[in-house]
Amino acid sequence: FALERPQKLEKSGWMKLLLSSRNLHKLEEIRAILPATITVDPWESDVEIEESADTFEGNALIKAYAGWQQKGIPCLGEDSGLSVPALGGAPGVLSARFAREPRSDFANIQLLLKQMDGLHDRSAYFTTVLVLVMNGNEFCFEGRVDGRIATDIQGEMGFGYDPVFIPEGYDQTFAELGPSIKNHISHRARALSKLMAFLNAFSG
Ligand code: ITT
Repeated sequence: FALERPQKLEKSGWMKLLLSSRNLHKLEEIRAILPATITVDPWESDVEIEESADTFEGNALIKAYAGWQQKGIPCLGEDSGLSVPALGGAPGVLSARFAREPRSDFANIQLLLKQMDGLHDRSAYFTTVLVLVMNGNEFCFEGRVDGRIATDIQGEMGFGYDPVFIPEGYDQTFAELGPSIKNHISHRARALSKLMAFLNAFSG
């Protein structure tokens, strides 16, 4: 592969990145959070990418390299999940398939609420690890948001565990608070702000 820089568009400061993900909610949030100067195109592999690592970082790396190798332009991989200390960190890297197949956000939430039934410590946090691969080099950005797990499902916005996650400083779930608040304080927003600082330094 030719060595590439982040792909600059005509106007200085504009760039184009690929997001190696099948999750359209992630794409939507990432696009909403990043400035309009950074365009993000989705890349879905024809074959399912095996997320074989046991860390967010390891899986984000696998996704980012897969896209970069296939398309040859700077590519983001994102791996994220919910960790509950009272459950020993579960669901963690297995968040997407906590309740196994078929993959279902609702089944995952039901299982989580069942496992947390009667637990006093309801603290939890979301983690996002974003890996950017360009020029064959990888750059890693992490974000975390702390909160607690509600006792029942509340709200309809967002995706995944949003209907049961109440971020610190709020009394409502991400699914009730909606994108204007979530995209400001979320794990994803925090990782993306580190990415933007890096890209600004890189292109400036
Ligand atoms: P890709 O691997 O294709 O990117 P995915 O949905 O499989 O998509 P992950 O393996 O990173 O992505 O799993 C992330 C899971 O963690 C996701 O399916 C949700 O269950 C949960 N999750 C991550 N971020 C979340 C958020 O902002 N709100 C609610 N749940 C979230």
